[in-house]
Amino acid sequence: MAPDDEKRRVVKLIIDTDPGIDDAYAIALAMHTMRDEVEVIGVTTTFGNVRRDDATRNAKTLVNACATTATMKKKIPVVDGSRIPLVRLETTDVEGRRARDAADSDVFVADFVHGSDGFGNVREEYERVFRREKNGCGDGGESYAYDEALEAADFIAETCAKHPGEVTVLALASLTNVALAFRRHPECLRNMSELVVLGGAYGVNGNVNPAAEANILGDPEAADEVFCSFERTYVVGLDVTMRLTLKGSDIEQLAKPSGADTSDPVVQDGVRKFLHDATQFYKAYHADVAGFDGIYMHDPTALLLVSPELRKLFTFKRAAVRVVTQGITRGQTVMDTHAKWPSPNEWSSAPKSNVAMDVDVDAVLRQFFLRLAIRPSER
Ligand SMILES: [Ca+2]
Repeated sequence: MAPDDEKRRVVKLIIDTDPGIDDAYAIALAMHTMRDEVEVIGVTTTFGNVRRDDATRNAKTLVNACATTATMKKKIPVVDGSRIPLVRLETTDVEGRRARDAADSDVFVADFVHGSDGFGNVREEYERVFRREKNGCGDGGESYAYDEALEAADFIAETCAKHPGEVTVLALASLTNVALAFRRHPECLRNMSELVVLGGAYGVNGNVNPAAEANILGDPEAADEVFCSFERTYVVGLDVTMRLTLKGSDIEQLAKPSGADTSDPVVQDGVRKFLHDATQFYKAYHADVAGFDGIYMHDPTALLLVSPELRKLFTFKRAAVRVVTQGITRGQTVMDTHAKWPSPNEWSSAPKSNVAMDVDVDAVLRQFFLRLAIRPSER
């Protein structure tokens, strides 16, 4: 393939997500500013930042919001996934066929980070705003997001089977849906082009406790199964994502019109304003816990890895990754960086993943500023 063709190749993308404020940035960027690089062909949902039902509602709100420009005509399936992690599956249900409808009142969710609705407690207000802006869309009108009759794991596998070698899955939450897709449909291991995972901490502490990062801790068994079975995985964890922050003064700019020509590949003003308002709760959490005025750009960073061009801004190590499933380090990601061991171990037969270890911080931030129409403040 000539370099230009490769550059122009549009990646078919399924976003597996638990929106979530940084998920919202990733989805908005994917649907607006990366139209030359990715085509979002489905959004699948799971528990994490919020319960699965809220994740689905939020994903639909976002898809509808991003569809308010004249440029987005196509309906995008928003598909319910698992409400629970693999350890909670009934013993007779190894393929998780009942996981979509399982009771989830005691599943841990990060509402203290993202607000009780996952959108910094501004969801209802913006559902009204986006309905109004859509000119007849919403109440009785057309919606750009639609329910897919399939369940997420089947949707992922069947979509990959329809386009073998062409579909990338961007996993922005726990890996439950992806693990179930591989359990139910082993051919999906061949058909899926690439898997991009946001998760883990490789040379730094986790963000839930010293050992574990939130997405991996949400379902360590699923993460370990996926890392042990799929060969074309790109993964980015806290080592990299915590170096990529928007400052409070950057976020403030999202509240004002961008002044950009609407044909520019920039997130539209209504969605920027929503991101600004939803981010206030998330920002307060960062000020409280991390002690800085701004936010980490975890999920949008993972999105950049989907594009072969933008992936060049990162440095990867190829290494087997296993996930601890027992004890106080449950959820920890452990990477094998040794070339050789005296005898085989639990990492020896696992495929190698591409783990992001370093990043051109300035270049990635430039991407975010450009795409979100932010004039960078002094850093
Ligand atoms: Ca997420």
